[in-house]
Amino acid sequence: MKRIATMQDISCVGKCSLTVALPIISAMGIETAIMPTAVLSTHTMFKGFTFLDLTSQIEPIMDHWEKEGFKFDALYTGYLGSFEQLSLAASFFERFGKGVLKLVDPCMADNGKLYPGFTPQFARAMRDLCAKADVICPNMTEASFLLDIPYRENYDEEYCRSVLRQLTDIGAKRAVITGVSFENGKLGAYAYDSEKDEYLCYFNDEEPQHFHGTGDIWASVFLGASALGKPFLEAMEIACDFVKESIRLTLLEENHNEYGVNFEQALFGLAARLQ
Ligand code: PXL
Repeated sequence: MKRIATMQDISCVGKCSLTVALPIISAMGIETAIMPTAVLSTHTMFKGFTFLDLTSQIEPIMDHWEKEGFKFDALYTGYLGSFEQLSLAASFFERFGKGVLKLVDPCMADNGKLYPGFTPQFARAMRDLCAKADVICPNMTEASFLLDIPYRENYDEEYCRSVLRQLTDIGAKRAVITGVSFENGKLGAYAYDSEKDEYLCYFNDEEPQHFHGTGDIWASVFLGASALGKPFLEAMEIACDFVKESIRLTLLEENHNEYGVNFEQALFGLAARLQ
């Protein structure tokens, strides 16, 4: 059985970070080891969330894992809340990442803006972590902050390719920009593999509403599929289709959550697709 270790927070309600990564990767038939960085009552887009920092636990957990000789097929970092956690994530890669697929999802921004609590200096430090990854999967806002370039609402394929090349210049071999759209009604992911000098993209018909947490879902499915040996483009397709299906199922429900998507009931289809 494959085994993935993921470092990110637990937002108890909100359907993001570990509350999506753990069920999704497990449902893909992969053992999921978790390194929780903090416990929040909800993610930070809710008002009044509680926050318990678990930074002090990260090093002791890594020490114990190393002593036990645990090995992983892939490592995955998501939302990280401080400079110290970024440097611990780098140490996580050094200690457990030799010859192992390493994904950094630089969760810190969307819709042209950094999430609450983040600064451009943090984005620069996230860039250093991205340099140590094999694959990074920012959205266009995160890509802009990583590269310290202005965020553009409208862009064309050439611009997207240039951003992707700049992203791989940071050091990661492959970069995927999620949530890319060149024409109304189409949404997908655009990627660059710097080793093969190859661009890959996949688009679906866009669902009529956007939801929080879909980037975390995309990254979890993409990494799970990659760890199972799916080629880069197929892993992107599986992830894009899964996010689209989760949104479709959400919108079927009259009183659906506004804060997250119905990925739970999309998991049956994902498991069937992987069999
Ligand atoms: O990646 C989304 C996410 C994860 N964790 C926390 C967040 C967010 C987005 O706002 O606040 C705590």
